[in-house]
Amino acid sequence: MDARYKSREIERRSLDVDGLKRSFLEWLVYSVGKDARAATRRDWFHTVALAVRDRLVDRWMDTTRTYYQQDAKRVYYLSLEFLIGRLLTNSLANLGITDQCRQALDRIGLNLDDVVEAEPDAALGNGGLGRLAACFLDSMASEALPGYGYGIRYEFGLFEQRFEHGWQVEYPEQWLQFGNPWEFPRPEVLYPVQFYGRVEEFRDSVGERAYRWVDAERVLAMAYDTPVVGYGGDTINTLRLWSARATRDFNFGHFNDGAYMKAVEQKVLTENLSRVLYPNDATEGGKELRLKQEYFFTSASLQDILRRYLQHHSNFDSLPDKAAIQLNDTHPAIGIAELMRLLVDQHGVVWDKAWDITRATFSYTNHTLLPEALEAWPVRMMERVLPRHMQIIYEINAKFLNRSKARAAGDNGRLSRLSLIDERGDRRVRMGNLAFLGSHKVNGVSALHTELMKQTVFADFHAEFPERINNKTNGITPRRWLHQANQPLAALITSRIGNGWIKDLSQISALAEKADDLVFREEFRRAKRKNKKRLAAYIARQTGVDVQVDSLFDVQVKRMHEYKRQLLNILQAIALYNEMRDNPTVSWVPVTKIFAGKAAPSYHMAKLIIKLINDVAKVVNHDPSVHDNLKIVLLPNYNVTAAEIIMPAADLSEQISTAGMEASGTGNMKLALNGALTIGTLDGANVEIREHVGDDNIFIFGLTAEEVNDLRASGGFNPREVIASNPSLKRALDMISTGVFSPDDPHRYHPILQALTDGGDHFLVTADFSDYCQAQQAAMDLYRDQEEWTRKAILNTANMGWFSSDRTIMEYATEIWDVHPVKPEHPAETET
Ligand code: GPK
Repeated sequence: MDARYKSREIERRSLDVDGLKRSFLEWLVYSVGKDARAATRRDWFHTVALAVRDRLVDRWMDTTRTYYQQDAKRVYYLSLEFLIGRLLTNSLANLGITDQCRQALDRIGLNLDDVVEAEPDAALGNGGLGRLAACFLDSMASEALPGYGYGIRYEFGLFEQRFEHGWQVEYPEQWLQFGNPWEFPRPEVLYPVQFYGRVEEFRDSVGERAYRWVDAERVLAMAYDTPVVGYGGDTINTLRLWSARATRDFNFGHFNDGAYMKAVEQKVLTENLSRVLYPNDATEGGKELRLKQEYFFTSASLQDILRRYLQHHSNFDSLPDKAAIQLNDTHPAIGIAELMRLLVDQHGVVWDKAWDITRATFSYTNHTLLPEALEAWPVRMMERVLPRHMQIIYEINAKFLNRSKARAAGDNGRLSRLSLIDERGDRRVRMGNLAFLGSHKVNGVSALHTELMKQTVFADFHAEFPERINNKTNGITPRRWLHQANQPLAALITSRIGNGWIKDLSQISALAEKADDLVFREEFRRAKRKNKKRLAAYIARQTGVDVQVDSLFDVQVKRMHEYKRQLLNILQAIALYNEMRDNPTVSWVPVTKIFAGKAAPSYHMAKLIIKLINDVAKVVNHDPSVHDNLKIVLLPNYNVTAAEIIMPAADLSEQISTAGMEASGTGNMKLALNGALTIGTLDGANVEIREHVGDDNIFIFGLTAEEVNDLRASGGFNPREVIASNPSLKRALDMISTGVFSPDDPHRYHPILQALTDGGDHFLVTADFSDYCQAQQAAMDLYRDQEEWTRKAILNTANMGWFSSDRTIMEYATEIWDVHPVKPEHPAETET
């Protein structure tokens, strides 16, 4: 072998500074094709990413080979969204080579932090649901679980948000524009996926009635694999994302006349399937392309799962012992009908057996109770797009309702609620019911949410299958959200309790005893201050607003949604602004209100709230009479990368949804882990956060879920009365309605005021306003006492260990999947 080539082989694995440096310089020249003088920051990012990638490929293959050789049971996490963010820092930290890489770059005269900044943020998701999937990938790999992610390789991720005159404007997010060094295209891993056509009935070889799907349109799903590095770098799992390709008919077709140009156009249309992520969060648009995306990636994933299974097995009896398939919400729920089709139509398994296998293989996670988010595809669309699946769904439904009929004993309401078909109005397929029926386990994402699932959307199913619903409270990965994002605090923690917490976050409880240690408090504050300085600089860069580093950083970052009540927060800000102006001689606690979040492009009310926050910010930030004691900023384009800067810098975490409406929340966990105190309602996982951090270390306010339910049911709630009896609320609303914040268009906010009054204030903003203001006052009062505040902040960090996604994922593994850790086997290093 060429000596030079051989030396490169060794270099590829080297983890020391010199080896890294040499492979950076090689990669820059031989793969990126630049010399050091001409290289841009982006060239260096690609160089470093490719060199780092080299260092994980061996162990990636070891991991995959070990799973294969042991025929280990795998878990397949099917998700339409993976909100990954950047991968360079994550790969370096999990491989444990951050310092070496920094030094290697130093020697070339480069700064790692600058190189990191050149990586685009992979935003293949909308919000919490997509980010949860990404945290789960990290936890599965870190816990050595044989776990695969399956999803779509969207060419355009979640839109880029900009503000133009304070309004949200959406721009395409072209994350793949300059190539993606982390992915491996697999042009040979290709599965056909069909749409449309019709179903033909025929007699099979033994004379049984059978069906085939004919005259369908075909698309190919092509795989792209991304390695998922577990902490310590031993287990490296796979995220497999599918991209749509026109069939080979196109490549080999011969066309006459105008047919050639038409065929090319058709190819483009076909490949639109994986072009763009739908930007709606917790709302369902009912668009045909979305249904096709769901079926596309689910079908390809199932074909791939069966292919892998059949490498070791000749029938499907033990599929449930070898594969667990988790449905992340109902988006992949069509997979239940698809697995039935594959087993029955393609592999000749008899129906009842196929159904047992299917149910034992699938499980389903519900992420919301909001009725507008529950997927229900029009039967007419489903019949057209997926005719065989529609038949299968009818068949599943008929058998199920027949069985339930006896037990329903004439209760027709019950039967029609259990049905997979909603017969009211245009007939629709209820995907939640299909997911429930086709799964052996169904889970909610916080204790409260799971209870509410039993009482509301799935009450009838719960009565029918009382063992099926279970809770898996969400978690977050401590690697990305503390170890990587908050290096000052991570270093401080490690200096006191060692670094075991990174892998086992429960160890962080050892910090609790340091809450009374004045020196530790001082250092804790210093870490927070460092993070706040970084955020202040980011705010200045993004918005031009200068904020005081020592002000109370009051943070609400999440999708813009009425139920999350950014409106409640901005109304309180207006009330505080008024108080400050009325009482200029009082020494106010300086407050910086920080918002960030995207609104779905078609969600007009959410976009109007964005404009309101920007309008209020403009007035407040320029009013000299508040002496800089109040600043309001709305940061544009909230994404994972922005979150990594914001979370570590927060003092106060706003978790103020109308009780009963936020399934769990995960931002609440990131903020508390990073030492923010929560101001929140008893909603979602806030309930459990309170139990862990303690009542004294959290600001709880507002109606409970039960009270919300009762108040709405009573019909007696009158927001106008509430407003009339609260002068500061009335004044804030009057200012909005008279155009104080929108002199150019005084009626701009009429729809908001309307919703809060005649609209009945569905989200109970007015009902919770006064209690919320009191909780805010308590937070400001406490903030004056920096020692006491720091003590509580430390207790938050120390008591958040349970909210690690490692804990969550191990609960799934043992209680739902029956999947166990597998240690990758590394063949002895071969001599080179
Ligand atoms: C729930 F239904 C949905 C959805 O479409 N998108 C989404 O992000 C969120 N969610 C919930 O709103 C959060 O409360 C929850 O923590 C998160 O899913 C993860 O479970």
